[in-house]
Amino acid sequence: MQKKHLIIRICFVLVWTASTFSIAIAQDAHSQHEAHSDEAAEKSFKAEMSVPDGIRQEEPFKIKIFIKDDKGQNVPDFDMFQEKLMHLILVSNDLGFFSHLHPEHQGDGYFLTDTTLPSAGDYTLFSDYRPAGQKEQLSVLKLGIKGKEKPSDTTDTQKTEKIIDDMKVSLTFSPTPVKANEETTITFDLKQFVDNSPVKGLQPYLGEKGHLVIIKKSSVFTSKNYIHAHAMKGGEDSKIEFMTGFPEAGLYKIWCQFDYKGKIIVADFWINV
Ligand SMILES: [Cu+2]
Repeated sequence: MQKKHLIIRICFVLVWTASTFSIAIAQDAHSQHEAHSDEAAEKSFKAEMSVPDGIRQEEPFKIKIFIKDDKGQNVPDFDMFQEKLMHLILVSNDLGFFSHLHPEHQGDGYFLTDTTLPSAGDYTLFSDYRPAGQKEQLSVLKLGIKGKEKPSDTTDTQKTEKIIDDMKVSLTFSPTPVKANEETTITFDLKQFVDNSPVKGLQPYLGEKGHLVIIKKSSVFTSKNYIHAHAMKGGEDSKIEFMTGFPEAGLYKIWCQFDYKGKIIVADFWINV
């Protein structure tokens, strides 16, 4: 019964999707938390996006996102989480480019943000929001820029260390090797490049020690390819730890963001699960 319900819901989303914008479509929207007992109480939501025609690389443009319920009504109110009403992760489809935006709610389910994209190609947006009193929702949106594309980002899964500013960022996983459907601790260890001493000056970012986004490399992205994790509290000041899991084997990219002396740092790595 529950399965049938889900299939009907998926069909509805697909049919709806086909009839929406031509420039940018809402591909799927569902709750991040699949396990629930009260199916009847859960509402579904969708995001519609509008961007100007003929976006050019390195030229700013506006992204408009409209959140609607399953009856097509605008959603008026949202709950804040991690200090914002919407978190929008924008990546190039080769996962080389990453941007974490916070569109402002203009009222009546309409969100607005400005952005600039570095090169031609296809991009995917993961829009994360919480309609008031509801669970966290994730909608996947797409947009493309015509023109000469950059070569794809290299996918070096051996690299576990990076120099960023005056820091050496080292990545470790536990347990190793990382396997699908196993609880995994991901640690970012931050040392001063000059003398290998633990860094000082880490400040909370969006209310936490760090923010982690994980996306599975795919030819077409869905909400199932997206994971975000919250930093664990406590521990050493110069280490940012996350506890998460990977739903299936494959190639993933991870981006850890944190505030170092007032600057938002992004440390990105590839990982093979
Ligand atoms: Cu955010």
